[in-house]
Amino acid sequence: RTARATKVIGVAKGGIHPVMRSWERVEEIFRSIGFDVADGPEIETDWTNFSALNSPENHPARSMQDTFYIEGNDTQGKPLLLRTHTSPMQVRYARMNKPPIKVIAPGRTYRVDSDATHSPMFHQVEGLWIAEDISFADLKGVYLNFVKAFFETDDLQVRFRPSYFPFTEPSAEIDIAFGSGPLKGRWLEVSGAGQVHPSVVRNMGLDPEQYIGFAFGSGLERLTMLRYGINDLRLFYEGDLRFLKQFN
Ligand code: 2NL
Repeated sequence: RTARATKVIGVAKGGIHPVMRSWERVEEIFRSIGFDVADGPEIETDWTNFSALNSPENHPARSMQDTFYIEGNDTQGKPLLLRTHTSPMQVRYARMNKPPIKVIAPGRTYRVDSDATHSPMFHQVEGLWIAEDISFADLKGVYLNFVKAFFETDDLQVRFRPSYFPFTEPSAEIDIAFGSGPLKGRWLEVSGAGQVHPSVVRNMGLDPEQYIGFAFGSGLERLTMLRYGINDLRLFYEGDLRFLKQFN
């Protein structure tokens, strides 16, 4: 209408953020092997984020120093918080669906943490598989298939190292090593995983005598850094076009 308004000669083209590219890739890969994709609230209850996942009342993750709490309470009078992992969505999904359950939950998560390798907001993808007749071998198979597809190479090794998480028993860290390229031969930690703890299976509304579950969780920023050879996490959040343009 005004001369100024009609003088606009073009609109700058937007682009997809590298972390969102990884998010889309992960969804596509898991959908191709029969996993559903679930998303849900970033503001969670104390029960879905911690209690249902076996995190004890006195665990440091629950403290004000480690978790962002929201003013006000849920209907039980318990605190509300920004989810510290995407697992609460998997608890919700498992309670709403009948087994066999095969689901991934990608999304934003929040922790009170900020330095060169930690951001207060980061992205996670977790996977959950619950059935009557699966074993750790199925988790290994799914994960190996995933990393080969994600990094577009068959030339890599996967190793499971014993570890500890409150929500799985036994638990493992998953490392990968590429057979070629700049990271060749170095073991790189990419995920945590394990057999879903019987109490957590029960909190999903299922009988742990009948059902067994396997779960894993990875940081999308971490997967993206390894895929593109990015060495500083902060580049993802600065919005510098010289960085972002390289992915579009
Ligand atoms: C990590 C660890 C992990 C899970 C996530 C999970 C979810 C449910 C039940 C049991 Cl609903 N487990 N998720 C299990 C093991 C490890 O992630 O350090 N990720 C970056």
